[in-house]
Amino acid sequence: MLLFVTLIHGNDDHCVKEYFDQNSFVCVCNISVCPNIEPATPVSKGYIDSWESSRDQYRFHRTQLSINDLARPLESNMLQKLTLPYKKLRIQINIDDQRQTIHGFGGAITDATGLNLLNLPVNLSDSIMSNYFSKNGLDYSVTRVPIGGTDFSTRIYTYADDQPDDFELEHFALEPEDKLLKIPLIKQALKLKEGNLKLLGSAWSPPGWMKTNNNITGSGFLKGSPGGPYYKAWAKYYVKFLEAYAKEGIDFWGITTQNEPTQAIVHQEFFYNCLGLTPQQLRDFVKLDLGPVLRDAGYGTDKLQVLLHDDIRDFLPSYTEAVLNDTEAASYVTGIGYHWYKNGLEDFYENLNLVHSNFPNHFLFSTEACEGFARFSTERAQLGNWTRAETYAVDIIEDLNRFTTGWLDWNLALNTQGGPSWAENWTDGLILVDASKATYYRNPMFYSLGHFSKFIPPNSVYIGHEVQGDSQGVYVAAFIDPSDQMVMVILNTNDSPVDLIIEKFTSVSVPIAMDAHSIRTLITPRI
Ligand SMILES: *[C@@H]1O[C@H](CO)[C@@H](O)[C@H](O)[C@H]1NC(C)=O
Ligand SMILES: *[C@@H]1O[C@H](CO)[C@@H](O)[C@H](O)[C@H]1NC(C)=O
Ligand SMILES: *[C@@H]1O[C@H](CO)[C@@H](O)[C@H](O)[C@H]1NC(C)=O
Ligand SMILES: *[C@@H]1O[C@H](CO)[C@@H](O)[C@H](O)[C@H]1NC(C)=O
Ligand SMILES: *[C@@H]1O[C@H](CO)[C@@H](O)[C@H](O)[C@H]1NC(C)=O
Ligand SMILES: CC(=O)N[C@H]1CO[C@H](CO)[C@@H](O)[C@@H]1O
Repeated sequence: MLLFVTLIHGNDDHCVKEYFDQNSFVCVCNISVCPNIEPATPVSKGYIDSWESSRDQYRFHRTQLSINDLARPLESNMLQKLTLPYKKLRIQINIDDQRQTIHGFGGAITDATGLNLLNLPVNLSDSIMSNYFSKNGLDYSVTRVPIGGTDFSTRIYTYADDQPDDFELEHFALEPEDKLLKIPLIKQALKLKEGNLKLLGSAWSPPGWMKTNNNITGSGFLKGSPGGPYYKAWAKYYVKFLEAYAKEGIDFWGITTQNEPTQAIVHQEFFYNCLGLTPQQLRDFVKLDLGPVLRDAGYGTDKLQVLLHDDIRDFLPSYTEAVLNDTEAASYVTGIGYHWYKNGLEDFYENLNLVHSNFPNHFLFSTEACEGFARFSTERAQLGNWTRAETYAVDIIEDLNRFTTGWLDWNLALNTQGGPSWAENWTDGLILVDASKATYYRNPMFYSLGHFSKFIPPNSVYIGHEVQGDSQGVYVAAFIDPSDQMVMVILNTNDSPVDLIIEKFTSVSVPIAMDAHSIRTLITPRI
């Protein structure tokens, strides 16, 4: 678009490009080259900042548009230009339609993340942390932290494996993975964010002795019934964890009630750390055990968010209704977490609207996502797959358009195989580390999530919009940020450019030419 003035010259958008065998490129960082990412500074009155990433060319390419230039006769010229044989769309922002307040965006500090960062020279590991948690990066505001081991650990463990039937958890202890991998990174992240980081804990499995199958993996449930000694011990385990981290100066914003409680139910012999909870078991565990135990330990809902479900959208209504229909159980829960994975082809996005309309006082939060997760697929970690940047951005926008208040990626950093994972459940990552070359790569997904996290800080408010024209392949979400700037993210997944007219974003109509396979964030002070 002619009207956009490029602000930053040279250095190729601060990305050193490298192509592998995919449809786009990665940005390389090694000990000789590791360019900084620019911070998003407040936009001057009378201007619109545009940040663009695209399959073929850009990563956070920043340009600026003068609203005065748009208001002059140029506007009609531009509108004429828009009669080219491209797809045309009209987007109207509706500032009166203000919906959910944003909690934030981020990813997870897992054992695998810690191991990959430890394998790099310290300045590159620091650079990854800065990429995620500073203004010279994605400025993440939420981080998920596994409570104990997951499939993305190198061994199978919990914090209470040694002493069976230790109902008071006297032998509970953090493990080397906490001390050497997760805690140092969490402290570094908290420092980069000056404390403004929400930590969300999720547990994958109780110790084997609490489970019907006496095993951390495989299909198992808690022994006995809710209110009984095993359920109570499992509730206490959460408190022990929160207290152990608090001793390190790390306070959690929230926990989920269980990572993926359906896996052990859906799969006869589920192959990694899990715990089955039916909707009714979850309700009674929350009501009789977890809720009261947390409250009595000083972690009431005034101090700690509690998110139910933490599993795929397919099963959202049954778990949510079971827990929140029960007034007492509902009083111990503040939010509803869900994952982006799909069991079949159906996306179940409408379950978000359904759950929100039934339980508008419990916020929705997307707590885990990763690409390349299909178990028997050979397409795991990939360097430079732009299609995955699009699947991420589509999901984020579909979720935000349905009352979701935040969105989390999974492992912050994986190796180029997509691990380590003792379960060999390799997946793709936003950042992939090649320790043998002392190098890390920023995948296209890093930028697509960044188009949201970097520009939509916590306490931004979602605002509605209307689209007219053939909107196939085009996705839009709009916000007002806490410093009263209008923010809009637009994604074009089409093979051809799309011309847009944006109305009521600022004082004049704004024409934007979206490149094929591109994503833009637009920011302007509110009029
Ligand atoms: C760092 O990456 C650049 C760009 O790919 C490459 O030219 C250079 O040789 C690499 N340096 C090292 C030390 O690996
Ligand atoms: C990282 O540190 C090494 C020395 O350990 C130094 O040679 C290199 O220039 C540093 N690289 C960057 C990108 O800061
Ligand atoms: C736990 O289950 C795994 C399979 O998921 C199996 O290989 C292992 O032997 C079991 N361990 C015990 C102690 O039963
Ligand atoms: C929850 O309550 C609603 C409204 O009363 C009802 O339609 C629904 O069947 C209930 N769901 C469950 C799982 O109890
Ligand atoms: C890129 O990722 C998409 C989505 O996961 C996948 O369908 C496609 O096959 C991948 N591309 C290649 C070349 O592997
Ligand atoms: C991140 C994750 O859990 N990925 C997958 C591991 O494998 C199972 C079984 O195929 C998938 O369901 C998970 O989504």
